[in-house]
Amino acid sequence: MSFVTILMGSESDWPAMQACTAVLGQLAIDFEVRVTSAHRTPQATSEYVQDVVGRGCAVFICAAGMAAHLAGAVAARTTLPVIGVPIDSGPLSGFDALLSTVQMPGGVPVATVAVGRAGAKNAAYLAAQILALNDPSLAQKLVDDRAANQANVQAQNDRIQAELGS
Ligand code: RP5
Repeated sequence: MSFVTILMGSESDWPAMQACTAVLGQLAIDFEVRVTSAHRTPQATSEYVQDVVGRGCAVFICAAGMAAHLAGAVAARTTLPVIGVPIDSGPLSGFDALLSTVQMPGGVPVATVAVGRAGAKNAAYLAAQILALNDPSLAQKLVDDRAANQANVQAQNDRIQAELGS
């Protein structure tokens, strides 16, 4: 059974990354979460990546802030898809993490999403879209989710129009 691995550089990234696990949970996608750091625990990070690939991980989601090298360090050790979530920790509010995550050298891609909670959420959707390539029932869940989004926006518009009497 394939699953998604979520890595975070610090426990301080967890509040943002709960937006990611919430979506994976809604879509009934299996995942495991670990705190491991490219800078503070480089050896353990490397060993963990090797271990989890052997256990059936299909996609990595890596979240880090500041000089965010976790996603790149993981991508250097696997050819599985790696999604990077820049976290808005530190005095530069995530701009540092965005550049550190997205600016990978050619040949070692990290699919980088938006900074913070929106990115965390989209990382889950992107991982789901990758898994859905070989899972028709998950693909249908994603179609249904988009339809629910559409209905929600329509309902928002209806409320505003009603409030304005238009
Ligand atoms: C990064 O440094 C972590 O991913 C976190 O976003 C940031 C700050 O870490 P802490 O000092 O809060 O542990 O490695």
